[in-house]
Amino acid sequence: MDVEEYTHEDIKIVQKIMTNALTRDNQDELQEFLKGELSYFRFPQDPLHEKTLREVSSQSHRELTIKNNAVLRLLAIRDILKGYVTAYKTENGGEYLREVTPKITDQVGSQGAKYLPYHSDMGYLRFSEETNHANKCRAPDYLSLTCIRNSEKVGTFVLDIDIIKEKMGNSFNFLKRNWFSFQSPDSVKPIKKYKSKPIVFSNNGVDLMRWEKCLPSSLEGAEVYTTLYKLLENIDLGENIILKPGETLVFNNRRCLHGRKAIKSLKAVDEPRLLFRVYVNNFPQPAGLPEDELFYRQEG
Ligand SMILES: O=C(O)CCC(=O)C(=O)O
Ligand SMILES: [Fe+2]
Repeated sequence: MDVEEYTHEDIKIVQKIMTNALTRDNQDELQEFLKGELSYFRFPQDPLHEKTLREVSSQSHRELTIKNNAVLRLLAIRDILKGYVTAYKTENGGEYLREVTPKITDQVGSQGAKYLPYHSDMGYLRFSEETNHANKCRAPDYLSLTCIRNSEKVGTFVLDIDIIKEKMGNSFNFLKRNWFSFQSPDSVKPIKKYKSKPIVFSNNGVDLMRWEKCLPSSLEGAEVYTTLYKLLENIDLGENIILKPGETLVFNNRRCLHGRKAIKSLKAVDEPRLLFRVYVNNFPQPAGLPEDELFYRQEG
């Protein structure tokens, strides 16, 4: 499914319905979020319930189903963020729309049911501000998660960078040193040794953070790494956001980490939790490139 399949008019209709559903407080909060002052925004439950979908379909060029309504909602949020949807060649088969649903697997990840510790998505990639090269892929700036089903009431935990800062005290600044090495996922194989990077990158006084499959690359980094690692073992440090069907959680992938507790009830439900996920970046990405042609070769 391509983003281009959805017409501008269809997206506008859904965007209008979404913004009309926001209270004054919601609107203020959204503005703070857009300015980067809050790590997440939770869009209220979609007013387009199943029965009204048909009604709105008549104004639109296509029939609205639960699925394409959810996609339109995600594209409307992209427009609210004034951003661009990002697909990564080595992630989700290059498709921009990811169905996040737990499966019984030994692998730890958003598609499993095991405990998913705090992380940022694609944390091994550069922040946009870290490179001047327009042809380099960057980590997602935002994640949008629209809930389709969540009968198990599984939460997404969001941990704001300010809490990490407060808990780490003076040692937080050591996260800004080039003392850490990030590892790519199994789907990409490095062909060059990756340079050491900071976990926290300061950009014009704004601290951006990433954390995913990371190890200290020097003895100096070991202590602060261990402090952070131990801190992040406590998932309850963040906020637990239990999405209801029709709600969308948008979070800033650079000012918070996210995770999830293990999903224990997986075998007991016929239709497990389902979220639709889209990555949004402030600037368009080089289409179809692997994360970094210079450093990575795709497996297989
Ligand atoms: O399942 C969740 O709540 C979080 C999933 C996740 O980490 C992701 O989609 O990147
Ligand atoms: Fe994630």
